Amino acid sequence: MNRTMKTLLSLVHEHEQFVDRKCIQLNPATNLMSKKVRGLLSSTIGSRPAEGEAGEKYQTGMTYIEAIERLTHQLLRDLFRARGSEFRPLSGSMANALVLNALTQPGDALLALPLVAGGHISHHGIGVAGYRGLRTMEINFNEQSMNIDCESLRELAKKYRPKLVILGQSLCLFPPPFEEIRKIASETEAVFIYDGAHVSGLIAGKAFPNPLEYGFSFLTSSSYKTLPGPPGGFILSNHEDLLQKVKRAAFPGFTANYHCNRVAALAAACVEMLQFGEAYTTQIVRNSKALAENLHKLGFNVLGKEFGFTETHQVALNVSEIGGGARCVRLLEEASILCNKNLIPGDSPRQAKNPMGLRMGTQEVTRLGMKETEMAVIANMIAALLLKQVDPVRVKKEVEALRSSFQEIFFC
Ligand code: DSN
Repeated sequence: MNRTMKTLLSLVHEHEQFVDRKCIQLNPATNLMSKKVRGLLSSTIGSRPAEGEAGEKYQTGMTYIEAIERLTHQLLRDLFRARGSEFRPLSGSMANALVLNALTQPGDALLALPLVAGGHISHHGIGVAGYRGLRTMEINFNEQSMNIDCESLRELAKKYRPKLVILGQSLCLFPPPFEEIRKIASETEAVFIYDGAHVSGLIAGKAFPNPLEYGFSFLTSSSYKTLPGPPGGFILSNHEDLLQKVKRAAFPGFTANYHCNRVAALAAACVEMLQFGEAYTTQIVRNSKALAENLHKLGFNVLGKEFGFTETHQVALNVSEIGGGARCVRLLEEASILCNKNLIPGDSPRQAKNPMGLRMGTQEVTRLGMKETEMAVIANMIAALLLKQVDPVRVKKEVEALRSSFQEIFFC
């Protein structure tokens, strides 16, 4: 075999052996795919262009691909209790790009949450919104409750009459006050979008409220975080007319071939979530609470204390007094514990490379069958590294010992 090819195959293999088998993965923005989902992802159907809606394809030989598309739409609608779906965006940001481009003109105003409150870059000037020429106005975020300030949302919506309001966060500990937001949405002309990239699996498993039931016209998402599917994006809506505009942005707008292998794999993940989603997501939230409580008891500054720390897959720490996010993630990585440095309220967006926050998620360890007992063990390992200066080499051995008993993927 060609040497470069050997190197390439070995790098991929080594990554899989290390990250998927030996590390404790606590990055809340990722997950493990089941064997079936992974198998479908490697199907040859992905390199067969299939442009246009099922029944109106531009290519021939589409009989089976059209049936896969129809089935995937049905599964997405069933899983998210929605009337319409779109699966062609190749990522969560692309899902937002389709909606933003379909429903706005350059110069329009958009309301979103600040980056330091977990607002996604695609909602802001540096991302998709900026490339569309939108003016993003930031809604206040309440640091104490770690939740949206509804009065600020109401005021800004009246003052700027934005075309869109986009909520949903990459740092998301609690559901927003959906009942109050529904009232605000009914008082304004703006289209409300919920970016559920992080929590879409929780929504599917009914562990987090479904924004489509609270006045939101769109739920956009990526498909590989709490929803343990393949890399990609999707959109759900109950508004047929608005969704048709978004579908035109998908094709012929932004995608020609949308990679049907990815869509078939997404369909398989939906089947698994319809069957196991409730049990899976209930345990995710239990594990997050257990991890947060243990970290708190060990002396960490865990955000959201007054509200029970978390209602999602995420746990967030303020580590500004123990060296900051960048130092902490490096130390944890030395012991094969992977999590994110993250902006938190109180940070400046300019501190993104060394923010005060540390963000963790339990969706992957839960999928491996870990429960509250293991969360206590992991919290102790984190404290050993970050609070007690135990040698990372020693903790790494403990991490590998724990991980060796958790190699199977559950809930599929
Ligand atoms: N939203 C990012 C994250 O949460 O890491 C990925 O786009």
